[in-house]
Amino acid sequence: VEGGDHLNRELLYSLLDSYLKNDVVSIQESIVHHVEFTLARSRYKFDNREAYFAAAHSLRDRLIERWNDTQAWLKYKDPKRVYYLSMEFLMGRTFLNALHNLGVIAPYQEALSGLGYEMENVQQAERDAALGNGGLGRLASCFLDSMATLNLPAWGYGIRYEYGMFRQVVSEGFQKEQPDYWLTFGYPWEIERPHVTYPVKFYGHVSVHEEGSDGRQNFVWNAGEEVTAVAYDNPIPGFKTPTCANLRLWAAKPCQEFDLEAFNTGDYVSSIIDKQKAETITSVLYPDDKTFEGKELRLKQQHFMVSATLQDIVRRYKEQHKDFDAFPEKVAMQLNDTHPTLGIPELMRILMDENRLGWTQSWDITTKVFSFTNHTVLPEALEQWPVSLVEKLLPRHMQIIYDINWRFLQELQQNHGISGDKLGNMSIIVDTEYGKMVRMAYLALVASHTVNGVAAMHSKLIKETIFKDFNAIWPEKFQNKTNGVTQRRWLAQCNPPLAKLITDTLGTEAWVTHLDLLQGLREHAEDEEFQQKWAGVKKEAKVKLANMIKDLSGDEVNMEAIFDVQVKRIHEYKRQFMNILSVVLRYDRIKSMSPEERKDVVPRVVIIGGKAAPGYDLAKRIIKLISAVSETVNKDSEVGDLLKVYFVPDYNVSLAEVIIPGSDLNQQISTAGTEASGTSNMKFAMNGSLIIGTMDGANVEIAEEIGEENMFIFGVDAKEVPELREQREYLQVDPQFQHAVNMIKNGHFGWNDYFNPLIDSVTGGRDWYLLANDFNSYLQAQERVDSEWRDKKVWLKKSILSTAGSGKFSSDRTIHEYAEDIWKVEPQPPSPPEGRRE
Ligand code: GPK
Repeated sequence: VEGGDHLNRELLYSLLDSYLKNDVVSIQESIVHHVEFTLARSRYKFDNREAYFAAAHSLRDRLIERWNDTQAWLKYKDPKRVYYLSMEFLMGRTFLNALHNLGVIAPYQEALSGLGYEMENVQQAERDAALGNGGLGRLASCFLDSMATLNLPAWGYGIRYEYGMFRQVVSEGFQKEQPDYWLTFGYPWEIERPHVTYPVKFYGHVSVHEEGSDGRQNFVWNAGEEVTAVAYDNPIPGFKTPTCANLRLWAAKPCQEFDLEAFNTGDYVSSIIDKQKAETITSVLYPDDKTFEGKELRLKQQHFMVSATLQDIVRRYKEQHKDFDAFPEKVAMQLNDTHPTLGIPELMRILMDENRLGWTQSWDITTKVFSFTNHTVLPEALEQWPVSLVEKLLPRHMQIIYDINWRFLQELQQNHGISGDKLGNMSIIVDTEYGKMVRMAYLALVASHTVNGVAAMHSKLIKETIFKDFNAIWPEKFQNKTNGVTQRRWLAQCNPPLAKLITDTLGTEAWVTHLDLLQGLREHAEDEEFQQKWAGVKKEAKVKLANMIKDLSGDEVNMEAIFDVQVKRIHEYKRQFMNILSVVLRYDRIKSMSPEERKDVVPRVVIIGGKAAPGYDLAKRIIKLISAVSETVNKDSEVGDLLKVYFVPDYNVSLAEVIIPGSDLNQQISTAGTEASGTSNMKFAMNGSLIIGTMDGANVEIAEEIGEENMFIFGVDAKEVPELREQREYLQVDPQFQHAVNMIKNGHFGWNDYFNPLIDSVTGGRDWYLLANDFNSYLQAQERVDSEWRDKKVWLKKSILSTAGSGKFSSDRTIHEYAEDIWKVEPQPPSPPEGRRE
């Protein structure tokens, strides 16, 4: 029954036109209200976790107001919208972020403390939403924050995995994976939408029907399995804007129509058990970073996500438009890597089979709405699905992919004069020793109007290497969009003392939305009084990190030491092994010194953290090596305070928020040409941590902004790498490299046999990532670190200049560029109340 006819609109407007109040008493009332009525606990006695959930619910109410207004406003305005499709969103915690973006930290803090709770403790009760692996997933989350802050009409779409990124436990130095069942106590930030559901089909076969007088063929997909996608909305508040964007995550549920046959034959129980299989589609995030896992369930997840998403987008469009003519003027879709590429054949299928558009019009629409981002040139990451699997799981999509490829190859021959091997090299379908495969990156390239890399150097590299042939025919498709990070989370929220110093110095808080303003710090870089304040806030952050290490190890670390950090996924190309080899040498050198000589050693606390993909054997051995070195070094009384090594288990967003502000030095030491961009480099720089690194990814642009002389750059250039690789068998091995390797080999840290495969990977003419070749240059850079640390003024100046030069690396700048150059969408700041009354 529609209630609309009897609505008292005037009454509703007067009740709803004002937002919930944010004075301390109103907030306290709402917290206590949620303790009693949402949690159903005693309002006189609740613990930190209950206080967190109640405060979260009270904040959620405030988010929902803005969410509703924003969405009503967008419906009323009907502007072009952008949809960010990603299999990963690494959100971390939400509480502090939402408080900050809504501008209500102070009243909530006061409200909680008035009730007897410390904000800090309440915050700690929140678990991370870890629905992503690393850089790619975290980038998606930074982008959402910027899209909302810039008032863009944007939604994110992804999967609500029940098990997020595994929890890493390190036991006796070995990584153990534990499930991250993060929804145990409920997730207060999501809004379940039981009525927003779509059927998603799998398997079965396709039949063809001749239809109408023109004899048009109509394809019908008779699916063998069907599940239901249910929407969960996650409000994404912009910073001090009325916009609240949406992240819609899909969960799989059994579909409504049970298999009646099974019921009637009496097999009631097993038919219900069968239906439970539906839920497994969204049960777990694949924890592989940059290695393609050709698992059927993963392909199911990808189709599930894009199918639900496209049905949702098409439904929303059709509510306001009678035909598809305006679709490309109303919709832009960004594919976060190739993971959502099945969205391309799915949109074609929806347009042709379900809406009866012809191929030409459907293709015209499809190629105007999609664009795609590449995040790596590492070949092992490139998705190639067996044709046999795609055919079985998605028979109609496979037909469409064949058709796309056939037309593409025709075009190559007719318009570009391409034939023979070259034609085969560009084909979406390729014959390999494992059978025919679909190259997802090529499908994405053919159907997208734009493809972008994630840093200047990487965008150049994709044109010269993996996508060379495509660049030759479509140079105008290629763009660069250098990554960025949100300074709200990665400076303002995680480092309040530094944020305050910056605001006081610049005389404005405007850097929180206009990060370029940080360059105003440059003129203070050599001001001694300012340097002292800078040292003070760094010290505060270091104390927090030191406390974390104390909790972890029981050790009280030397606060005068350089806090030297490398935190990121463990991967050969990131060269954590090279880092630990230099630590081994440093240890050996200290051991060989006289007590007198040791007085001149610059003390270091080396901190390494990161997860290894569960099936990545060498990466797991690297973790064990770090742990073994740590154990030997840390208990060596001769070395004492001069060198400590810690492996921080379970590195995640929340730990990053403590580790990054507390670091003095950060390591960005990938082999040149392998790290597409890097984003932690930007977070560290913002927080005044100096980079030791190679000319790789965004390091190159960071050097342009903050000055190479303010970083510790070493190693070969990307353009030298291919040639060096060719010759690596014949290169002279650096003696210090050999010495460090020998110490490990000879059992100095125990477990020597276990480390053999690791050693083999960098010796005997292997060493794909050129550790031996860069080692000497790396050691020299480390020497420069030590000598510059000795001069406090020099170091502080560089630290200030790092922050001052990081203005370019705001995701606000990145998203502004995507909006202008790729999506062609415009800001739509909600303007209540007219809009929301519609
Ligand atoms: C790239 F290809 C991938 C991947 O599967 N996962 C991932 O995190 C990273 N990335 C790159 O390695 C980083 O250099 C880059 O900054 C980040 O994506 C975001 O673009």
